[in-house]
Amino acid sequence: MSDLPRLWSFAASPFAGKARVAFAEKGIEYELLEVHPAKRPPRLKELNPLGRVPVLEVEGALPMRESSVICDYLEETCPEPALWPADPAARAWARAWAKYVDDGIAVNFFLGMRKLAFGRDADDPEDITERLHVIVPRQYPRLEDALGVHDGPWLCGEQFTYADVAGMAAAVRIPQWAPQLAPDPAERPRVAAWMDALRARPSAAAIEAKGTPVEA
Ligand SMILES: N[C@@H](CCC(=O)N[C@@H](CS)C(=O)NCC(=O)O)C(=O)O
Repeated sequence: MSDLPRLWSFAASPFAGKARVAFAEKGIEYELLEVHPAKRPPRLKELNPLGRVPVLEVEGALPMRESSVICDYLEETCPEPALWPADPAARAWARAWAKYVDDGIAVNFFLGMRKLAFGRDADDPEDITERLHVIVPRQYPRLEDALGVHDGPWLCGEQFTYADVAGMAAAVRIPQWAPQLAPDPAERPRVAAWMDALRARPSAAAIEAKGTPVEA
Protein backbone atom coordinates (compact mmCIF):
# COMPACT_ATOMS: atom_id res chain seq x y z
CA MET A 1 0.00 0.00 0.00
CA SER A 2 1.33 3.45 -0.91
CA ASP A 3 1.58 6.44 1.40
CA LEU A 4 -0.66 8.48 -0.87
CA PRO A 5 -3.98 9.69 0.52
CA ARG A 6 -6.69 7.14 -0.32
CA LEU A 7 -10.12 8.27 -1.46
CA TRP A 8 -13.00 5.81 -1.17
CA SER A 9 -15.36 6.52 -3.99
CA PHE A 10 -17.61 5.23 -6.71
CA ALA A 11 -17.78 6.80 -10.15
CA ALA A 12 -21.49 7.74 -10.09
CA SER A 13 -21.34 9.43 -6.68
CA PRO A 14 -21.64 13.23 -6.94
CA PHE A 15 -20.10 13.81 -3.52
CA ALA A 16 -17.15 11.53 -4.16
CA GLY A 17 -16.98 13.29 -7.55
CA LYS A 18 -16.74 16.61 -5.75
CA ALA A 19 -13.73 15.35 -3.79
CA ARG A 20 -12.15 13.90 -6.97
CA VAL A 21 -12.55 17.25 -8.74
CA ALA A 22 -10.97 19.03 -5.75
CA PHE A 23 -7.94 16.70 -5.92
CA ALA A 24 -7.68 17.34 -9.67
CA GLU A 25 -7.94 21.13 -9.27
CA LYS A 26 -5.26 21.06 -6.57
CA GLY A 27 -3.05 18.72 -8.58
CA ILE A 28 -2.65 16.41 -5.58
CA GLU A 29 -1.65 12.83 -6.24
CA TYR A 30 -3.90 10.27 -4.54
CA GLU A 31 -5.05 6.70 -4.70
CA LEU A 32 -8.65 6.21 -5.81
CA LEU A 33 -10.57 3.20 -4.47
CA GLU A 34 -13.76 2.06 -6.16
CA VAL A 35 -16.55 0.44 -4.16
CA HIS A 36 -19.74 -1.01 -5.59
CA PRO A 37 -22.62 1.16 -4.33
CA ALA A 38 -24.73 -1.93 -3.58
CA LYS A 39 -21.88 -4.05 -2.09
CA ARG A 40 -19.89 -1.87 0.27
CA PRO A 41 -16.84 -3.47 1.88
CA PRO A 42 -16.85 -3.77 5.70
CA ARG A 43 -13.70 -1.59 5.80
CA LEU A 44 -15.75 1.36 4.47
CA LYS A 45 -18.15 0.99 7.42
CA GLU A 46 -15.19 0.95 9.78
CA LEU A 47 -13.97 4.21 8.29
CA ASN A 48 -17.41 5.78 8.04
CA PRO A 49 -20.19 4.40 10.27
CA LEU A 50 -22.69 5.77 7.73
CA GLY A 51 -21.14 3.56 5.03
CA ARG A 52 -21.12 6.48 2.60
CA VAL A 53 -18.52 7.79 0.21
CA PRO A 54 -16.42 9.86 -0.03
CA VAL A 55 -14.04 8.93 2.76
CA LEU A 56 -10.45 10.10 2.79
CA GLU A 57 -7.79 8.01 4.50
CA VAL A 58 -4.49 9.69 5.28
CA GLU A 59 -1.65 7.75 6.89
CA GLY A 60 -1.53 8.43 10.64
CA ALA A 61 -4.78 10.47 10.68
CA LEU A 62 -8.38 9.71 11.56
CA PRO A 63 -10.61 8.95 8.57
CA MET A 64 -12.31 11.96 7.02
CA ARG A 65 -15.84 11.89 5.67
CA GLU A 66 -18.24 14.46 4.17
CA SER A 67 -17.18 15.92 0.83
CA SER A 68 -17.13 19.52 2.12
CA VAL A 69 -14.96 18.52 5.08
CA ILE A 70 -12.56 16.72 2.73
CA CYS A 71 -12.42 19.82 0.50
CA ASP A 72 -11.61 21.97 3.54
CA TYR A 73 -8.86 19.54 4.56
CA LEU A 74 -7.34 19.78 1.06
CA GLU A 75 -7.58 23.57 1.19
CA GLU A 76 -5.85 23.73 4.56
CA THR A 77 -3.08 21.29 3.69
CA CYS A 78 -2.57 22.45 0.10
CA PRO A 79 -3.59 26.12 -0.12
CA GLU A 80 -2.65 26.64 -3.79
CA PRO A 81 -4.50 27.17 -6.02
CA ALA A 82 -6.98 28.71 -3.57
CA LEU A 83 -10.48 27.36 -4.07
CA TRP A 84 -12.09 29.61 -1.46
CA PRO A 85 -11.98 33.41 -1.83
CA ALA A 86 -9.56 35.17 0.52
CA ASP A 87 -12.12 37.80 1.51
CA PRO A 88 -14.35 36.50 4.36
CA ALA A 89 -17.59 37.91 2.93
CA ALA A 90 -16.84 36.51 -0.53
CA ARG A 91 -15.96 33.20 1.14
CA ALA A 92 -19.30 33.20 2.97
CA TRP A 93 -21.06 33.80 -0.37
CA ALA A 94 -19.15 30.92 -1.96
CA ARG A 95 -19.87 28.58 0.95
CA ALA A 96 -23.58 29.38 0.85
CA TRP A 97 -23.78 28.70 -2.90
CA ALA A 98 -21.74 25.51 -2.57
CA LYS A 99 -24.33 24.28 -0.06
CA TYR A 100 -27.20 25.41 -2.27
CA VAL A 101 -25.80 23.49 -5.25
CA ASP A 102 -25.17 20.39 -3.09
CA ASP A 103 -28.62 20.38 -1.49
CA GLY A 104 -30.74 21.74 -4.33
CA ILE A 105 -29.21 20.18 -7.41
CA ALA A 106 -26.80 17.34 -6.59
CA VAL A 107 -28.91 15.59 -3.93
CA ASN A 108 -32.15 15.65 -5.93
CA PHE A 109 -30.68 14.80 -9.30
CA PHE A 110 -28.45 11.95 -8.14
CA LEU A 111 -30.91 10.48 -5.64
CA GLY A 112 -33.47 10.40 -8.45
CA MET A 113 -30.98 8.55 -10.67
CA ARG A 114 -30.14 6.16 -7.85
CA LYS A 115 -33.82 5.29 -7.33
CA LEU A 116 -34.08 4.66 -11.06
CA ALA A 117 -30.98 2.43 -11.10
CA PHE A 118 -31.36 0.55 -7.80
CA GLY A 119 -35.12 0.71 -7.22
CA ARG A 120 -37.42 2.59 -4.92
CA ASP A 121 -37.62 2.15 -1.14
CA ALA A 122 -40.79 0.45 0.10
CA ASP A 123 -42.35 3.72 1.26
CA ASP A 124 -41.37 5.77 -1.82
CA PRO A 125 -44.13 6.93 -4.13
CA GLU A 126 -44.11 5.34 -7.59
CA ASP A 127 -43.01 8.58 -9.25
CA ILE A 128 -40.16 9.27 -6.79
CA THR A 129 -37.61 9.95 -9.54
CA GLU A 130 -39.89 12.50 -11.25
CA ARG A 131 -40.63 14.14 -7.89
CA LEU A 132 -36.93 14.52 -7.14
CA HIS A 133 -36.01 15.57 -10.65
CA VAL A 134 -38.63 18.28 -10.92
CA ILE A 135 -36.81 20.07 -8.09
CA VAL A 136 -33.60 20.42 -10.13
CA PRO A 137 -34.72 23.03 -12.72
CA ARG A 138 -36.51 24.90 -9.93
CA GLN A 139 -33.05 25.91 -8.70
CA TYR A 140 -32.06 27.48 -12.01
CA PRO A 141 -33.75 30.91 -11.62
CA ARG A 142 -31.91 31.56 -8.31
CA LEU A 143 -28.67 30.28 -9.77
CA GLU A 144 -29.19 32.51 -12.82
CA ASP A 145 -29.49 35.53 -10.51
CA ALA A 146 -26.47 34.45 -8.43
CA LEU A 147 -24.32 34.08 -11.55
CA GLY A 148 -25.45 37.58 -12.60
CA VAL A 149 -24.05 39.18 -9.45
CA HIS A 150 -20.46 38.93 -10.68
CA ASP A 151 -21.34 38.40 -14.32
CA GLY A 152 -19.57 35.01 -14.38
CA PRO A 153 -17.95 32.93 -15.51
CA TRP A 154 -18.03 31.41 -12.02
CA LEU A 155 -20.25 31.89 -8.99
CA CYS A 156 -17.63 34.19 -7.45
CA GLY A 157 -16.81 35.92 -10.74
CA GLU A 158 -13.26 35.40 -12.00
CA GLN A 159 -12.25 33.00 -9.23
CA PHE A 160 -13.18 29.34 -9.60
CA THR A 161 -14.24 28.11 -6.15
CA TYR A 162 -15.75 25.14 -4.34
CA ALA A 163 -19.18 26.62 -5.17
CA ASP A 164 -18.36 25.69 -8.78
CA VAL A 165 -16.77 22.37 -7.82
CA ALA A 166 -20.15 21.48 -6.24
CA GLY A 167 -21.83 21.84 -9.64
CA MET A 168 -19.35 19.76 -11.65
CA ALA A 169 -20.99 16.34 -11.22
CA ALA A 170 -24.43 17.62 -12.27
CA ALA A 171 -22.97 19.62 -15.16
CA VAL A 172 -21.33 16.44 -16.51
CA ARG A 173 -24.07 13.91 -15.72
CA ILE A 174 -27.29 15.80 -16.53
CA PRO A 175 -26.61 15.89 -20.30
CA GLN A 176 -25.59 12.20 -20.22
CA TRP A 177 -28.38 10.82 -18.05
CA ALA A 178 -31.34 13.22 -18.15
CA PRO A 179 -30.82 15.90 -20.83
CA GLN A 180 -34.40 17.11 -20.37
CA LEU A 181 -33.23 18.61 -17.05
CA ALA A 182 -30.46 20.69 -18.64
CA PRO A 183 -30.93 24.47 -18.49
CA ASP A 184 -32.39 26.02 -21.63
CA PRO A 185 -29.75 28.51 -22.87
CA ALA A 186 -32.51 30.87 -24.12
CA GLU A 187 -34.24 30.93 -20.73
CA ARG A 188 -31.26 30.49 -18.35
CA PRO A 189 -28.22 31.64 -20.34
CA ARG A 190 -25.92 32.07 -17.34
CA VAL A 191 -26.68 28.66 -15.85
CA ALA A 192 -26.25 27.02 -19.27
CA ALA A 193 -22.94 28.88 -19.83
CA TRP A 194 -21.77 27.98 -16.30
CA MET A 195 -22.41 24.28 -16.91
CA ASP A 196 -20.67 24.48 -20.30
CA ALA A 197 -17.67 26.16 -18.64
CA LEU A 198 -17.59 23.48 -15.92
CA ARG A 199 -17.56 20.67 -18.48
CA ALA A 200 -14.72 22.43 -20.34
CA ARG A 201 -12.37 22.36 -17.32
CA PRO A 202 -9.75 19.58 -17.33
CA SER A 203 -10.92 18.56 -13.83
CA ALA A 204 -14.30 17.53 -15.32
CA ALA A 205 -12.57 14.27 -16.31
CA ALA A 206 -12.44 13.39 -12.60
CA ILE A 207 -16.23 12.89 -12.64
CA GLU A 208 -15.70 9.84 -14.86
CA ALA A 209 -12.74 8.53 -12.82
CA LYS A 210 -12.98 4.96 -11.57
CA GLY A 211 -10.56 3.71 -8.96
CA THR A 212 -9.08 0.34 -8.08
CA PRO A 213 -11.98 -1.99 -7.20
CA VAL A 214 -12.33 -3.00 -3.53
CA GLU A 215 -14.33 -6.18 -3.11
CA ALA A 216 -16.98 -6.47 -0.41
N1 LIG B 1 -23.13 14.86 2.77
C1 LIG B 1 -22.33 13.76 2.30
C2 LIG B 1 -23.18 12.90 1.39
C3 LIG B 1 -22.50 11.60 1.04
C4 LIG B 1 -23.44 10.70 0.28
O1 LIG B 1 -24.66 10.85 0.31
N2 LIG B 1 -22.81 9.71 -0.36
C5 LIG B 1 -23.61 8.80 -1.16
C6 LIG B 1 -23.01 8.65 -2.53
S1 LIG B 1 -23.12 10.20 -3.38
C7 LIG B 1 -23.62 7.46 -0.50
O2 LIG B 1 -22.58 6.85 -0.28
N3 LIG B 1 -24.82 7.02 -0.16
C8 LIG B 1 -25.03 5.72 0.36
C9 LIG B 1 -26.02 5.66 1.45
O3 LIG B 1 -26.55 6.70 1.85
O4 LIG B 1 -26.26 4.56 1.90
C10 LIG B 1 -21.09 14.29 1.59
O5 LIG B 1 -21.10 15.44 1.16
O6 LIG B 1 -20.08 13.57 1.51
